[in-house]
Amino acid sequence: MKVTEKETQPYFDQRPGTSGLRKKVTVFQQANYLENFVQSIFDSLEGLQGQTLVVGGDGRYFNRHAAQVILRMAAANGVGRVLVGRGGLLSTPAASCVIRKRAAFGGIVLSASHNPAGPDGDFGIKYNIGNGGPAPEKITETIYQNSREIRRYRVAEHADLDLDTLGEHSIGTMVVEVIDPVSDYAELMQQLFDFDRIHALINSGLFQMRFDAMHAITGPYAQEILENRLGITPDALMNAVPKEDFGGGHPDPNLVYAKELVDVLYAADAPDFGAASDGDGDRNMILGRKFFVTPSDSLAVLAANAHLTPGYRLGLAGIARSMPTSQAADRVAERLGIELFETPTGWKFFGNLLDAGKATLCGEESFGTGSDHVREKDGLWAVLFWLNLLAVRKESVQQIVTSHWRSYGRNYYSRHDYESVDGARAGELMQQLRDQCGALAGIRYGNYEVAFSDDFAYTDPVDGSISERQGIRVGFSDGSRIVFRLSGTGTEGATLRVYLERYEADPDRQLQDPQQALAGLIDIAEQIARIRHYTGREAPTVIT
Ligand code: VG1
Ligand code: CO
Repeated sequence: MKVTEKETQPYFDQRPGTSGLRKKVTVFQQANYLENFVQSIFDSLEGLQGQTLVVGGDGRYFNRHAAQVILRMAAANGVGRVLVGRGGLLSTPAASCVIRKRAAFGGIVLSASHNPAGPDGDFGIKYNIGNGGPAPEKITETIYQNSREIRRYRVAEHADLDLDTLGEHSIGTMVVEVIDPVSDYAELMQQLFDFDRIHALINSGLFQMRFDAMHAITGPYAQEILENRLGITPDALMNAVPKEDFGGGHPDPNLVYAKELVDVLYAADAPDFGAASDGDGDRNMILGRKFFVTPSDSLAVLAANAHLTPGYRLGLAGIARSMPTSQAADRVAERLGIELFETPTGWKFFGNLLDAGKATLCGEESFGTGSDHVREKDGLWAVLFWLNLLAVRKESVQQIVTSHWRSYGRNYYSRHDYESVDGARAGELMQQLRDQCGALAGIRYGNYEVAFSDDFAYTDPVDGSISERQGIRVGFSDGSRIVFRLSGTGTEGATLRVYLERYEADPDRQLQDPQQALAGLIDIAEQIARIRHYTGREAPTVIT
């Protein structure tokens, strides 16, 4: 094998965000941009020699090229074996599953998740460690520091490999194994959930469903699991053929971007259940007939009912949620007598809790739910979990959620996103919040009184590492909350996220429109943060 050391110059914008490095494809296409980052990953990994890595991505434009480059660079950096999904594909949770099952050293996941794809869209790259989860901040910071100093990278001279056929290749002494991207994952799902019961429900003639893969990675997974193993008909799968540009869409499973599915579930003859996943397969949206389940409620309902599924019948060790996620899960944890952990946004913060056996279920308000079965959030897993509950409880989605509210109270919840606003102005908005937040306690706004306000900081209970400046929290004396933070995954300007939450214990008042139920808090958010002034926007881009 001929290895070349190529000279290069650093780029100074390669700091990983909430979930890896995400940039426009055109940025990744700059000379050596991808190579610099990949070499910076390898340089941060001690003991990589001779080890096994997993490589795969969501299939977006640039995925194929990046996979080939990574293979040549892995060989030159002494990696022993690479497992790569056929076609360079692996959903994010499947990559996590394969890393764990095959006891790999780590993996490189190629994805910008739900961000639009194609030559003018986004690309992303993320390193996962041996537990299958996103690298913790200590490693992502080292990668970033390496990228600022890089002068050369190593690459093997080798032609592109055929990644479209299962089998083995080699580049010098490194073996490349092209694996089926679906099978290990499908097998794991079958261990966790009662496929016989779900199969019976689906084939009962009394149940209709739709799954929307949004032209992204979950298509082949849904085909194998939902269609081949559980018997849904092909017409119940929407947009199941992955495309490099995701069909020109925005594979973000929410009420705005998954409109096609939402329209079906709100039509006169709507099916009983609808679900969608995102570009890389780690998010989920759950719908009942004319009913939307907020992700925060979904986490709480799954936790309260977990004992009804084979994988979680022994109960939960604990529940973890990201800080902006509603406190609905806290109430379930309290009733179950288990611990509840509040972490910063991003799945990497759940890894230690899951490894230490402190938490079994985790969730984020951003359509992310998962458990200790892998170390990523997992879209299809959540869909199967819901199907398992529906099969056991024999109630509708709406009945399950509204009875949950009656029992625990309802946490009205909404997120308002202001996308692609001016970065400097968004920074000023956050700074003025930071400046005033220490002094907000005790101030009254109408019926609401501020109980506390801070810039969220997290100390990891397992390794003691500290993460600061994770979002401004304003908590009120009745338990309501407003949270402000800037997105760490966008690639254009800044995105301001405002998270609103209010608790309602009275069953007679639990069926309001969330925007109305939260109107008072929406006003207060504007008063405190002067959103219109700083963003120049009259209204949010996306309301969830
Ligand atoms: C967003 C979500 C966050 C999620 C992250 C990655 O981050 O808010 O909860 O973990 O995306 O999800 P941010 O920094 O833009 O708010 V995914 O599906 O992109 O891997
Ligand atoms: Co995703």
